[in-house]
Amino acid sequence: MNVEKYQIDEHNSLNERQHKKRYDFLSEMLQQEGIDVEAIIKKLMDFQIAIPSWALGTGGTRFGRFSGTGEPRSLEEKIEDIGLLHALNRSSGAISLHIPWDIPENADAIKSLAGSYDIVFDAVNSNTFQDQKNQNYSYKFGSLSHTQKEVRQQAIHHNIEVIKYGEVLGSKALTVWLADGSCFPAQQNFRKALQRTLESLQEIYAHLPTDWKMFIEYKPYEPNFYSTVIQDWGTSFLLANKLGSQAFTLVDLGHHLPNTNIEQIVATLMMEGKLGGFHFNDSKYGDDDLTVGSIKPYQLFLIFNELVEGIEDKNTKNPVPAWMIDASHNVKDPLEDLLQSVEAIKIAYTQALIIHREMLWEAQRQNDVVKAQEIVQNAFRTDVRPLLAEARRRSGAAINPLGLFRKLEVRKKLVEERGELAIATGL
Ligand SMILES: [Mn+2]
Repeated sequence: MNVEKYQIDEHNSLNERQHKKRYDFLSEMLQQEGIDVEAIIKKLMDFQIAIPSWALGTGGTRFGRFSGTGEPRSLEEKIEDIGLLHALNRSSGAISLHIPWDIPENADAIKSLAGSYDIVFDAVNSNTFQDQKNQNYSYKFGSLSHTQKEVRQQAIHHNIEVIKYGEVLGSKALTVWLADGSCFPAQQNFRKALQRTLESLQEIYAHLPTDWKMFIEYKPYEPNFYSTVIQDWGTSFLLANKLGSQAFTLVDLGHHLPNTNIEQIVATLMMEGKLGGFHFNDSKYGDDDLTVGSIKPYQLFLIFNELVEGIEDKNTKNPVPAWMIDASHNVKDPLEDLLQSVEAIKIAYTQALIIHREMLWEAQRQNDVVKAQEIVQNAFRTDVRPLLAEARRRSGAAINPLGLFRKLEVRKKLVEERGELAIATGL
């Protein structure tokens, strides 16, 4: 199904009066504080967050998976689902493909289907953390770091193939996340494993088109529980530096030990121009992959404070990072969940944008700790949602995307089209 323009117009005209009251109140207040509201609306209209192809179906845990209904059964239907999201919020205009879960069999047809929904292809993701049917060698004991050359070559070749799929679709980046590591002390020679990983990445990097980036994603533990070869931002940064100017670190919010100061990591990487991409999700304990902003919205805001600080500073050489959601869980309708996640990201972004930078820098220069806290918390405690709604209204999206999704009974219609038992391909 599609969300039609007239349905959005109808919804917006029903909600317009109340929206206008809220928006006028907020924008007047912000303008009095010297905030350029129009510039923020423009930034929000331009802000696009890539949706991963694996987030359109219900996720699972190692204990099981409770499938939803009317899930997308093919890559085409996944693109259709992202088309629905993008029609509702005009902020989800990109898809991140996972190979081999979502191999584009007919690339031209897939590209033109995505184009019809105004969707582009973001980073492509390789997968050497599980074995595929008919694969010659197993990744049980690693892929790019494996002790056996044949296994490493197979994993390198897979990554090069993923680049080729991405090139046809117009992607401009490859994301590499490795599960490689060890479960028990002495199982692996740390130094040699990292050296082999570097050499494997160098081979992949040599096949990277000149206008592409390589993102190296780190993670402290899971599925390996004693050590992971690329365990933290420092290891990823080291590899990215050795590889060259097209390689960057990718920060996944769930890939840190508890209480890690992620916002400081972001700032450090941006100082070096090496923050390439971002995977948004939220967590209470580990890599929980929950809805963005559902557990720690203040942390998300503090991270965006550093991101905005880095992006807006013309002296930093960091490119604008690639934004992507990487979440997956059992209990929500995946499309409703993604609408919530996109909203949470944009709220944190907007709250960071309304921080009065010069005032904050001055408070920091003066070591006025109280004032600095007042400035950032004032922004965090401002309900910026009317600005998001206004940006959507001007982009032709819904003032209230989740409300319209429910009112149109989108999931019910998808079930009618696809069936109760339609289960998403991939995960
Ligand atoms: Mn990730």
